[in-house]
Amino acid sequence: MRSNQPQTIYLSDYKVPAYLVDHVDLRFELFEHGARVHSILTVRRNPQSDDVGAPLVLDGDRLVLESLALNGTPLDGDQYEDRGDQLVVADVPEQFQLSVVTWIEPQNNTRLEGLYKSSGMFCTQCEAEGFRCITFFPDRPDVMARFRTRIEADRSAYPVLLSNGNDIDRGDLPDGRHFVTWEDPFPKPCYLFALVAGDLVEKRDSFRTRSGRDIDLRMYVEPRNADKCAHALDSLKRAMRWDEEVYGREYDLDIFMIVAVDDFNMGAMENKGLNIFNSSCVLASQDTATDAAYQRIEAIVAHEYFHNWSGNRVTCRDWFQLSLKEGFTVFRDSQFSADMGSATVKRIEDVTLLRTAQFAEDAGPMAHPVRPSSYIEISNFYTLTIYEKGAEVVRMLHNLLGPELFRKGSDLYFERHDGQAVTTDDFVRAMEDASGRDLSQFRLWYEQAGTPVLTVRDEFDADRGVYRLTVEQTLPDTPGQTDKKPHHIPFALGLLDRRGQPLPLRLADDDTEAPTERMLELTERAHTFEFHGLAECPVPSLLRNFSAPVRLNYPWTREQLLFLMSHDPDGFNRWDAGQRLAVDVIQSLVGAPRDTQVEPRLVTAYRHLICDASLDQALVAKMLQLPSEAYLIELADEADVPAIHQARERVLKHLAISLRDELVACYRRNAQDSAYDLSPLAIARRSLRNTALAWLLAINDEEGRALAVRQFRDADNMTDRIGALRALVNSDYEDDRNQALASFYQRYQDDPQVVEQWFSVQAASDRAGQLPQIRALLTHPAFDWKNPNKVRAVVGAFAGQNLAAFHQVDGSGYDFLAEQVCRLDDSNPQIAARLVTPLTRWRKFAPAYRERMRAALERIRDKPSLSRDVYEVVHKSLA
Ligand code: 0A1
Ligand code: ZN
Repeated sequence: MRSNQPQTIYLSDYKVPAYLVDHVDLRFELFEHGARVHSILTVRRNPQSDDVGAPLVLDGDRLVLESLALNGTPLDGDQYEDRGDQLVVADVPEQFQLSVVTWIEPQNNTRLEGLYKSSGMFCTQCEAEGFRCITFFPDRPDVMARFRTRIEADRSAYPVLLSNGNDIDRGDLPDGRHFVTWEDPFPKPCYLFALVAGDLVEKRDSFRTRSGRDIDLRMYVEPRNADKCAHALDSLKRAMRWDEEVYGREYDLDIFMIVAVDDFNMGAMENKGLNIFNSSCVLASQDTATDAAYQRIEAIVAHEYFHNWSGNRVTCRDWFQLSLKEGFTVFRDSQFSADMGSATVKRIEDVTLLRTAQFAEDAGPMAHPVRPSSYIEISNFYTLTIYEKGAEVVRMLHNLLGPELFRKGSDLYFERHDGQAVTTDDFVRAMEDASGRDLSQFRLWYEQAGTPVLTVRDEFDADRGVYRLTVEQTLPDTPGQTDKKPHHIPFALGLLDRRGQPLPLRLADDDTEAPTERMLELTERAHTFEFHGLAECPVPSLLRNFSAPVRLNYPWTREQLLFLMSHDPDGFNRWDAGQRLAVDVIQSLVGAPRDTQVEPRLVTAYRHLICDASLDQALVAKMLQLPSEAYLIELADEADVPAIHQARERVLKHLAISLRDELVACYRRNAQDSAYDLSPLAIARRSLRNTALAWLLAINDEEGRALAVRQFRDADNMTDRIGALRALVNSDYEDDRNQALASFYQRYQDDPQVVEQWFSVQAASDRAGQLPQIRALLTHPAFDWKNPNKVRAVVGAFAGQNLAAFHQVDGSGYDFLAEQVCRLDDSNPQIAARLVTPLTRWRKFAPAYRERMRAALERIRDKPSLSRDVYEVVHKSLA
């Protein structure tokens, strides 16, 4: 166990910086054996700081200090203190230039923070605190400086040298070296700094802004990926146009660059003018990327681009405010994706992620508010709560204010805070000032952790024609927070008559022009709403389009759910009714005797979905997906994973057997496509045929097997090829499975992004991904411990998706995960800490499992010299 406990950082300790940096002049000398970084900081005392006479304190991490000079005069050893993680200069004037030279070793940087090497190229990742691994600097987002960066490297190995802003100079140097100088006119925090040096091909495009400026768009990739750039560049242009049209935001530099790198801890990074992407989140071709990947790329390219305003022009004051940029930007990218494809499907996907994973986080030991008040390691706070719940909080503002006032609020926010580092409170204040609404109670969404529970009861007074709806909200305790106050919740609803017609929602007797949908506002612990003028008891459609991130309890009858599945005008709620019904049916079979009947009305409802081609096929494709095991576990009080797995399998097989002919017909109806395209309908058709295949193979259907083998062989796109592969891998046809896996690998072995998919199809399968097979994957020649994508594809997919295999009652799955976490902790603590997540939920599971999960956590805890990242997750989980 480590002796010196990592420090907790508190929001309440925030102080403005004592010194500001106006300008940073950087010179990088890049070599194979390391890099020398020359930095000249133009510094002045912060007039806003009352810390007069404070020493200059710069952050540093694993740096070798080669020299230090103040206003050109070298400093002696007694004039500064190099504390390892801080460089302190006690006596400094009001204004000065500090010249620092440091030596770093990017080639040995396996943490992938700061400057590192990925497939032979140099690249950086500075958010959140990576810049301190490059040079000494006040590494905090409220210090914003103008950067000029000169990069020097061998010309033949690194012909492309990139940094933020505009290239202002370039030339040759002795010994076959060259340099390029970049200047970024916009002041920025150092977490937005970026550098890339490599042998890359450039793909160019351009975009004319609404004010008529031509922006150079450039994408840099390794030569073998030259044909995988078009989708990202097209997505970028759509995002640029959309941000002008919907938010009135125009791009500000003359160049916008995207770079793809294979080794990257996260999805992508919004560095000013130089976005760096994980290859798996930006490269696509029809033959190598699935529909889901195409959509993910469009969303992430847009997300990083949108950050240029929500994150870069207006940034965070401190890391507690992370959701200021992330929540808002996720909301913006989800609006964008909704506009580019099917809005209902996008909402379903967002809510699925939220309810499955964010709700679990919010109910577990790592639960934290959207604006946390303390952390040990900020990298652990790039969470679903900051991103997804943060986006839901912004969406609720949109729901409460309506689109016009929301836009007024965002205009005011950008206008007021352009060039500043601000807080979530500044964001809410702009919304408040622009709309004239009091959002003081709404601010609780930023402060209180945990998912509110809404319990709805209703009654119908037939004599008066009044339908009475009572909504109660409760808030669960979370670590460090009890006795919470009620939230301000937008609650969208409609009422339907028995034929499925929307009813007018009259809140008073004389309400004649009543709408058929309302956004009610909940502010108290309990509210009762009365709807007048009703001839019959209506069926309520509650929380439409998931208008708030809450758990909704209402005693639905199966009859009502079936009714809503086919009649609710709100597409999201139609899907949700189907999910609730399927959940109810599966739950009723968990641990039930084998001869318990599967609800016949579920079969009828699914038959209708499969056969009625007049329905919205994009919605149908989603409705046919049974609730995931992860979601069923999240809903359980004490999860018995094997029992949940069996119950879900039983329902799936029962549906497949009952609807066997319909599935074959559905497959055939959706099998013929002309050219590959990414319209919602085309995506839905591929999804439908692949679902049909998966179900047919789940029941060992011979015709399904033949269809899968043929589709695997003849597919002209990755969605179909991997859809068939997945169906075969999850089937009992062992020979077909092995043949398909071998031939897939043979075909794609030189493409790392496809090999990642090949790994994860196996690791996530309870047939191909049992522990011995997972261990074998770890020794496969294509597996690489240094590549986070490979680790996620095998270890992450096994523990996160292959739940029946992971949750072995002997604890072997947990021990395996603990072993891999310890192994990664030294080389890449960020990834190691993320891998722990499945174990953090240990309290959720049946006792035999729970105890073994805890034991695995304790084993990690006891590893000598545990990183701060893993320390925080493990200690909070065990607390
Ligand atoms: N800001 C990026 C995500 C990101 C965060 C941290 C990273 O390294 C620790 C890298 C990327 C985004 O939201 O896209
Ligand atoms: Zn982001």
